[in-house]
Amino acid sequence: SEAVDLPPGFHHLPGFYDAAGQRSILVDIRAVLADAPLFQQAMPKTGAPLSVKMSNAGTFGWVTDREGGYRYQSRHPTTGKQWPPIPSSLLELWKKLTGEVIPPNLCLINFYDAEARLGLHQDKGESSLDAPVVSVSLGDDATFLVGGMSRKDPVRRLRLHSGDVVWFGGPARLIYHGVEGIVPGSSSLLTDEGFADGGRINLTLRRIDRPS
Ligand code: MD3
Ligand code: FE
Repeated sequence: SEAVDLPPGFHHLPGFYDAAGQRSILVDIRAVLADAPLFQQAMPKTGAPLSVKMSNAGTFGWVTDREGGYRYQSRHPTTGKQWPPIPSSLLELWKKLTGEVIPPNLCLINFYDAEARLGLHQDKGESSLDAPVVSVSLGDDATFLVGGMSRKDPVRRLRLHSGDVVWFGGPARLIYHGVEGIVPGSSSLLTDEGFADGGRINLTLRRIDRPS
């Protein structure tokens, strides 16, 4: 990949969580998923399924389907229940890293199996574009794609490992990014913790002002 610098405002903290810390966050996420199971989302208009399975915690969740398109809503589309609260461990992480007084109100949970990918995109739906985004990687390694402000800008590949934290704000908030794929079997964290098929979980903490 091209030798491009990471954008200003983009922070990669390799190995932020040690093995025990990773297990502890995963225990919290398993409790969330027991109440709000992973589900399959679909692209607006085409209804094409997303390969990444998702769920949410917080006041709002990010959902998409053929009829309704991308949006934030307070209920799980399958169970009809409100999303569970964001685990306090993650609220503390947000405060510690960003210094923000206002907590995040959305935690998107992405699950990647061996085939899952997330195409190059911008996260621009949030109405609080000035708020940072904090992400935690758990399980198998991923090849993260970091582009620029334009879709045509060169893309840099960054390997994310279990326990890594990536967070960004300011100018980096609107850069194009994606996940090219995972490296199946590169971590035993998820299988050790009872996720039968391994894979990767990514958590993103965000703040939105209102449902869209
Ligand atoms: C850099 N998730 O959920 S997390 C997403 O690994 C998403 O599941 C990826 O992109 C994943 O929208 C990447 C780290 C991340 C999240 C949002 C960003 C990095 C970002 C927005 C702008 C720039
Ligand atoms: Fe994104």
